[in-house]
This record gives sequence, C-alpha cells and structure tokens, in this order.
Amino acid sequence: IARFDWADPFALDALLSDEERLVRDTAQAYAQERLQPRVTEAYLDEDFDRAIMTEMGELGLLGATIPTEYGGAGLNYVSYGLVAREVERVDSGYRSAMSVQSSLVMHPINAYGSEDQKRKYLPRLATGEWVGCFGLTEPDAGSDPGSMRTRAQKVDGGYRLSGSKMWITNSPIADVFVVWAKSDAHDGAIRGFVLEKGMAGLTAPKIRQKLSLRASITGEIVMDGVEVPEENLLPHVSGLKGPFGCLNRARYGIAWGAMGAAEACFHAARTYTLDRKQFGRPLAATQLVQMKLANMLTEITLGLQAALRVGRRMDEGELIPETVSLIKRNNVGKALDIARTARDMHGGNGISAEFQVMRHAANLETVNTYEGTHDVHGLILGRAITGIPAF
Ligand code: TGC
Ligand code: FAD
Repeated sequence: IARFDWADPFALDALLSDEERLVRDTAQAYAQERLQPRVTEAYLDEDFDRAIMTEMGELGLLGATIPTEYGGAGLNYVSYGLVAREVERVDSGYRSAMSVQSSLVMHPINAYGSEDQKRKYLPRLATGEWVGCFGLTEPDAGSDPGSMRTRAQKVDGGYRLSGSKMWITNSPIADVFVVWAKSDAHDGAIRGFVLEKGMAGLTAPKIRQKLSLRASITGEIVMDGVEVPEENLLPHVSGLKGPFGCLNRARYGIAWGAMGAAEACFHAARTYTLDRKQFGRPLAATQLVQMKLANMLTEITLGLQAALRVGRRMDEGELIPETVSLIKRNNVGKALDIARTARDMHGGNGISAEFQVMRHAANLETVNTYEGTHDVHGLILGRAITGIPAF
C-alpha cells in the first residue's frame, strides 16, 4: 500500500524521467557540497564568488536548454526547473546567477542571434568563461519597461548607445551585456544589443548595501555613447516581445527555485520544532506549530505540481505567458510567507545567519519584486481574465 511521504506527498519524483532525476541529483550534490558551505560568509560579506560560474559551467548547469552544438546541455525545461530548485534551496542569489546566464543571456542570443553571434558567445557562456548580464530595467522604468530611455542612434557601421540600466544582476563582473534600447533606425522599436566589457563609454558600477540577495552581485550599466558594431545587434527580434521572451523562461525557473527556498525553510522549521522543547514538550507537539507545518507543506506540494505542469507544457511547445505569471506570482508569494513563518518558528535563533531562514526570507523579498512584481503578475492575470489592461 502506498504511504504518505511528508517529504514528497504527491510523489513528484515518480513523475520525472531517469535523465531528469540525474540532472536533479547532480545539481543537488553540487549545491549542497559546494555552495552551501560558503553561502553564509558570502552573504555576510556581500560577496559573489566568480568561480561559481565556472563550476556551474563544468557541470552543464549554464544554458541547460541550449542546444549542445552551441555548448549547451540540450536538456528540457523540466530539467532546467529542477536545477533552479536545487540551487535556490541554498540561496536565491546563486539561482539568480544561473537564471540570468541561461535564460536572459544565452536564450536571447540563441533565439534572436545570428549564427556568428551564437558561435562566438554561447560556448564561452556555457562554460562560465564569460559571464553575461541582462539590461532591461532603468532608474525610471521598472515595471513599465516600454518607457525606457536608453537610445541606440545609427552611426556609420553600427549604433551609439546612451542611457543607464539599474539593478542588473552580475553587471559588475560581466563580460557580455545583453542590453535593450529604443533604436532610432528602427522607428524607435526596442532592439537587443550585445555589448562587451571594455567597449569605450561602458561602465558597470556595483550597487552596495543591499539587505537582500547579498550573495549575488548587482550593479548598474552606464552607457555613455557606447559604439556597438552592426554585427552586435540581435537581428531576429524587435519590440518588447524580445525581452519578454527571455523573461518567460527566467520567471518559469524562478517558480521552481522559490519552491526550493521554501522547502529549505520548511525542513528547517520541522527539524527545529521537533528538537526544541518549551513547556515540557517539543514545539512540534503544539497545534499551532503543526498547523504552520501543514500549511507550508500544502503550498510547496501544490506549487511544485504547478511548476511541473507548466514545464511539461513548455517541453511540448506550449509556453503560455499567463501560466508563467500565475506560478511565478503564487510560488514566490507562498515561499516568502513560508520563509517568514519559518523565521518566526525559530524564535531568537531565527534571526541568526547560522539558521539560514532569515537569509531566505530576505532574499525572497527581491525574488517577489524582480522579473515582474507580485502585483504586476496579478495585473497580467487580471488583464487575461477581464480583457482590460489595468496597469
Ligand atoms: P504589452 O502591450 O503587454 O506587450 C508589448 C509586446 O510584448 C508582447 N508580450 C510578450 N511576449 C512574450 N511573452 C510575454 N510574456 C509577453 N508580454 C507581452 C506583446 O504581445 C506585445 O507584442 P507586440 O508584437 O504586439 O508589440 O506591454 P506593456 O508595456 O503593456 O507591458 C505590460 C507588463 C506590465 C505586462 C510588462 O511590462 C511587464 O511584464 N512588466 C514587468 C517588467 C519585468 O518583468 N522586468 C524584469 C526585468 S529583468 C529582471 O528582473 C531580472 S532579475 C533576474 C535574476 O537575477 O534572477
Ligand atoms: P516599480 O515598477 O517602481 O514598482 C514599485 C511598486 O509599485 C511595486 O510594488 C509594484 O508592484 C507597484 N506597481 C508598479 N506598477 C503598478 C501598477 N500599474 N499598478 C499597481 N501597482 C504598481 N532588472 C533587469 O533588467 N536585469 C536584472 O538582472 C535585474 N536584476 C535585479 C536584481 C535585484 C537584486 C533587484 C532588486 C532587481 C533586479 N532587476 C533587474 C530589476 C527588477 O526587475 C525591477 O526592480 C522590477 O521589475 C520592479 O521595478 P521597480 O524596481 O522600478 O519598481
């Protein structure tokens, strides 16, 4: 007779192929053995170890869905989601590094780039020899990227880019910058450009004193008349659907990743409340604690099934952006609640870095905001339900 397994109530494991389980196990071993031991110090020091990119590259965790002929791993979207879940079980910032490189830098080059661009950039991004970043958000254009000010002006042999991008994951250590700008030569349409470190007029100062996602490096991208050759324009996409096509994939990965962070917090809360005694019995023997654990497990179980469903549909060629908004919004929102509750259940210890839960809670504040805020995804769904854009 099949029994209830509190660690996997709907037997997600049985819904995975052998290859998917292998990918999951590889990512889990790496995350637990190599990332977990260094995360607390990295977080406290506000330091991202650049070597993580090459380590992930060696294991095939960068560009998991990119075809093997360009150095990717040629895996499906469910595998990509499973990697995100294992990496974010350790820290949302490490998953960020993986998502940006895979979905926001390698995907646009693969989907919208020329053959020469693919051959030049993808293999070195896949190994982590090059780090990429994605510049969409600006100081005055966040939820509304259509109002961006960055301009590409046509010049002999290419374009001159001017403007600034804000809150850009990995920009201070990036070699390759996928930047979105309004192009005068294309009637003001938003176009993608690949910039390279060292181009005159390009700088990427680090943003300091973040209280969230501290193990990830974040910066600005400042473009002061950067001259970009014609061959660095992404030729095969025009308009906001370019960056949104990338965001669909990154948001999908985040829906899995956030569940990894939530699972870490749930497991920590379970262990802690079983061990910790007050009033002569374990905290886990109280009704309130059991109700909190039951709520956490319910949301995680449902959230994982939903992410798997969206991933399976993507692998069948059905990527419906609103379904991605639904799981990004729900899973991150629930993960944030779970992390805050786990923090509370740890009492005073809950505020210590040693117990991890407050770091996850602080990280998830960012995850709830980036890639489309919780409310913006609600409005995307609201528009789909009513036919009325209410942004
Ligand atoms: P709207 O009129 O809705 O659409 C403009 C054009 O884009 C197309 N489109 C999409 N295409 C593919 N996938 C999607 N999800 C799409 N959504 C829209 C649409 O069909 C249209 O195409 P066309 O051909 O007709 O021109 O655009 P809007 O300006 O009204 O936008 C509305 C809204 C709110 C949905 C959108 O602007 C939005 O999603 N805002 C959130 C911004 C955001 O997510 N920024 C993320 C920045 S990157 C980041 O945070 C990385 S963090 C990474 C990490 O560290 O892990
Ligand atoms: P705003 O858009 O100003 O929103 C502020 C508040 O207003 C939010 O609560 C929002 O939900 C609400 N709001 C906005 N519009 C409406 C509306 N119409 N109706 C009701 N409420 C509304 N961007 C990149 O391009 N690349 C990156 O790599 C990247 N990495 C990031 C890393 C970190 C650590 C952070 C914090 C952000 C990152 N971002 C990145 C930027 C991120 O995508 C934006 O912060 C996000 O899209 C929100 O934009 P904003 O900060 O300008 O907030």
